[in-house]
Amino acid sequence: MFHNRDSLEPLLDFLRAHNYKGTAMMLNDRIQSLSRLQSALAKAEDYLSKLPPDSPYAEFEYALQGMGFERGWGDTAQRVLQMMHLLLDILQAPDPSTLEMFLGRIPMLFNVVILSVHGYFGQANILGLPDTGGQVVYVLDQVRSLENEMLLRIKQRGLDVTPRILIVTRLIPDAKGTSCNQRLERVSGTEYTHILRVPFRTEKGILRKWISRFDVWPYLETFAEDAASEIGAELQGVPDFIIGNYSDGNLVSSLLAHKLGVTQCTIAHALEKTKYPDSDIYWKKYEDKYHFSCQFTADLLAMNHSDFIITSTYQEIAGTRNTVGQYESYIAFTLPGLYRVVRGIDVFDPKFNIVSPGADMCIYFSYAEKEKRLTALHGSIEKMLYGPEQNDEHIGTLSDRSKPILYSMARLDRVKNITGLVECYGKCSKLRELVNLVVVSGYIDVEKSSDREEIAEIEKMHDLMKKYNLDGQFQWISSQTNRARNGELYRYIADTRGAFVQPAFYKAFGLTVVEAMTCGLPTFATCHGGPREIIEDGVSGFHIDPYHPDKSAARMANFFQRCKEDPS
Ligand code: UDP
Ligand code: LCN
Repeated sequence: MFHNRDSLEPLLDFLRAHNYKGTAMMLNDRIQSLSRLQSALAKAEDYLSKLPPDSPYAEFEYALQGMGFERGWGDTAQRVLQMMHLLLDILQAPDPSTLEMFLGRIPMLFNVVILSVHGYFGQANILGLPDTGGQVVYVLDQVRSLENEMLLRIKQRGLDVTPRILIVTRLIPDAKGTSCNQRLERVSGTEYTHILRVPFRTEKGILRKWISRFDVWPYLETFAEDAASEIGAELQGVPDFIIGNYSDGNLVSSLLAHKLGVTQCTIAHALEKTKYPDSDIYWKKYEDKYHFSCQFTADLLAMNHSDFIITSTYQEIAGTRNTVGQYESYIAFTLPGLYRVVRGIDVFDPKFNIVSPGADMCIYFSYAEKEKRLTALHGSIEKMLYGPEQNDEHIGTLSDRSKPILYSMARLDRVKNITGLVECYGKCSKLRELVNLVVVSGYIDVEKSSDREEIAEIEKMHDLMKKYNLDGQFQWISSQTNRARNGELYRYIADTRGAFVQPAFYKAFGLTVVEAMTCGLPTFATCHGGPREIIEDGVSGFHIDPYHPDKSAARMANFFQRCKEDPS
């Protein structure tokens, strides 16, 4: 574009063609050439610089139109002037950073579609259910910020356009008391953001039940077609931008972005390839249960088709000195008997961006902020932690209430290694003597689960409680969906001078780690994956290695022993 002046023609063509649903933006027909554009800009600059900087657009709209300009430059004389200066700079002395800044300010995002297909996508009573965790929290937090940002930009560009954001997910007719059987649901705290649910369909009809994220592959192509028509009907047009989440959402977003010719962003959350060691080499062994051949292929398609990628950490892309990054593991790998990948992805491609998620500070704040604490919830929290009843919601007892609590919360997946934590606690008499253990995870009643990994873990938990005779020192609470109370629970644990532990074999990011730390809890977390980057070992928390449970137990016991000796 900077070769000579004529090579800026495409920019002129774009500014002339740009419109929203037929309403012209930026330039009108009066400006047909670059030289005309330059003289019109000079004239407008002269005119605008004589106005008070905060004059609203409506006051000079007519004059600008006569010079060849339409809405989209700014809402005040000052903003329009800044934007025009950028374009004048580009015409006179083009350079990439000015062009980037100018393009970045042109209003182009009005309708965004976000794909998050598997699991239960809702706003209440769903967290902790199988396949339903951080991704939902992440997307809901993201759309709230995105909507605010879009509204602000639309206003600052002097436009009068209503944006729309659609989170497209699976509709589950047998929704188990959640809202996942509703077609459309507005996202609370937003005005223009909705969850749009589209069912999985085959020639046999609509799939009624929840299925594991590992089993969704046969449904996705039809889902993408159905989603395209539902999105078209809802937006009365094509979205400007599509974001995919996780392997399934990213595959569907690749299909949609390709079909509609729309910019695509990929967010992996967790690439299973690094979660399950050697799952490429031994793909056949895993195939029946996990269908990794489909999943890794979908990942490759999406990461390469996507215009840009957002990750939560650096190591997610390129790993560390001693470990392979999630994306890095796609550079070269073999699925023996199926195919061999020799250049799967370029991890140095500038399309990679790191944007770490945080924790919602309305819900997660320090235990020391006394005036904000939700003390009204302490009664129910105490009942959950210390109540003698043994029921569906909690089993076990804590007989010594003066001990600090070692706490963990996660879905009851095998990779989360909650049973590993319970076993490591059971085996370490020193740790048992110093602290109580509380975990919030999964279902207690095995009959309630339809997820095969969860079922195996539930049975293991019951066995471990017996094997290590944990009664009196251990409380197992079923998954908790009330976020406000979950926030207060972290702080209540901090009041006991306790700590949080995240023992996963692999954690892509780990929102609970950020939540616990935000609430002021000392945190021990796996050294495999995101927490390695979230926590600086020995400075802001501690790393533990789930493959060395004895060492982890000793590290935690040592910490609590030192706290006991020196409470300050
Ligand atoms: N969570 C919850 N109740 C539970 C288990 C988890 O509310 O019983 C929330 C937790 O607070 C966090 C999210 O679900 O916001 C889990 O995110 P994380 O990244 O830790 O793990 P993921 O489930 O995504 O693997
Ligand atoms: C999914 C995961 O497995 C977690 O590691 C992330 O924290 C979460 O999504 C949000 O990106």
